[in-house]
Amino acid sequence: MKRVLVANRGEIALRIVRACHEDGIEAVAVYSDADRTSPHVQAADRAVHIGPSPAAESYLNVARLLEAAASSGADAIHPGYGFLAERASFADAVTDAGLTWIGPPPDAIRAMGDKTEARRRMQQANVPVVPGAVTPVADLKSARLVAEEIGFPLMVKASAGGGGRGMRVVRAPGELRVALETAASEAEKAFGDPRIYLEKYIERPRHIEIQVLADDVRTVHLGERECSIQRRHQKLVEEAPSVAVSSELREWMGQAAVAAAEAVGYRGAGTVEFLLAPGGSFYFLEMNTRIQVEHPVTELVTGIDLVQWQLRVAAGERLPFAQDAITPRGWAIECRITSEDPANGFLPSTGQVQYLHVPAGPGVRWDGGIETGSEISLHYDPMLAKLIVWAPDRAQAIARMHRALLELTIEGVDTSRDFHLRVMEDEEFRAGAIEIQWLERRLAALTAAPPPRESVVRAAIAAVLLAERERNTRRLTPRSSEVAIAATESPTAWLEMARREGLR
Ligand code: MV4
Repeated sequence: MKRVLVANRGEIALRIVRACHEDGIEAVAVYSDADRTSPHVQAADRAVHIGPSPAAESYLNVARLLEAAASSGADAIHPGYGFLAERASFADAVTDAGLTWIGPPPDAIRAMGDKTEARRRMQQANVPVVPGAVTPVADLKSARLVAEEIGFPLMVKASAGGGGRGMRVVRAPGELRVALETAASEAEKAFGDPRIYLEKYIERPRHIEIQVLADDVRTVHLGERECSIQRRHQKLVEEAPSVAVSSELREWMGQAAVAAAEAVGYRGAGTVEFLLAPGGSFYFLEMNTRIQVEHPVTELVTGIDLVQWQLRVAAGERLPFAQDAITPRGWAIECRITSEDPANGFLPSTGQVQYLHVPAGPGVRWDGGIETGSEISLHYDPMLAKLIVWAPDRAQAIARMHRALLELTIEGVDTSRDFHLRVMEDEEFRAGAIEIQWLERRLAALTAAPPPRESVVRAAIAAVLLAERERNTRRLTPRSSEVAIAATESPTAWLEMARREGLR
């Protein structure tokens, strides 16, 4: 493998280009009209234009991507996440073109893509699945019988589903018919497949996922990630390890994840998702057959570079570490920095990044895809970057993330930065008392106007921003706000300046 085409954009494309370079591999970037000058294009050894800004005409255009690989002399394709990463037909097309596919075998993607098929294979492999059916609903009458057997509440899910679409909770027999109808029509619209099945509804679970890595002969797991902090199936904060997972439970879940991967002949990096019930029972949900957004927290606690091993396994190398050599150490947290306004229902924000100051220091990692001058449009996902920290324990990791978020300055678009500060300050988060509904429940408190004292500090920061604007040496630090407070006489002047800065 000498030259890898990176069929993606943004932070993950840049992440993959860097991994290629560290292994002495050339990287070919692809770009749409909107991404001509993006950081991932600048970092690559060559770049190929693949079409207009809409993803359907560029990053999802299989023919153009294969042409780009041929014209640039690439011998392999890395799909990143999203776009074509989990399209088995794309993986087939890549190998049919004589290129190396940096991802799992297409049949493993297919097996995990069909949820009832995956449930059957998991049951056979003794991986705990949520109690319920392993075949789609035939008709209303048989659905009623299955429902009585499972009991209520239960869930109606799309066989072709994933990511939360085509799902309904059913709390009583009388709700079953309508739930089946609406879920089936939603599944037909979303996946072109109306098949649905029933399983028991697990109340107030955590979302815990296990990272696996497999070569041609063995599969290992790299421990868990806690992914419960999400809104509408978009994760916002992830951490590794989880406060809810003891070393004993990690071993059980890890073995289940390895069994899940082996049951479908997995190779490369993958993630097995579980629901962890309050009582400690865990259930297989689905497997993500790609590198995930939140992979860095696992890298920071294990010291294993997942993208590097994706490349090496695809090139035929064997993993040099056995299961007993992998021990998570310390604590890592990731905040997804998005161009959205959390105080306004996470409304996407567009515009040009006028100023960017990236945090640094020990244990701080920035996986970004933007720079000063980047245009943020509505063509792609609103995630601009990921801020990831490592520290010896959870309390120190939270303190470090809070410090790093204070250092982060992005001007020109609204971002989730302030929201993440409020999460790091939140008592329930700090106690680790989170589950999949936590964020939705806590949203009002997390996005409320900050208390008056903080308004004053923010106003002082605004004063510093104004004073330093000409010199363009702005730093959002507590120290500079103190200086500003001391230097400013009238609180009303601070508030006026804060108003002008658009701060509360
Ligand atoms: C569930 C569940 C509770 N009980 N299944 C959501 C996406 C898809 N991967 C499966 N999902 C769920 N399945 C049973 N039997 C709750 C969810 C769920 C969820 C799971 C993981 C992360 C966030 C979630 C948010 C809402 C619902």
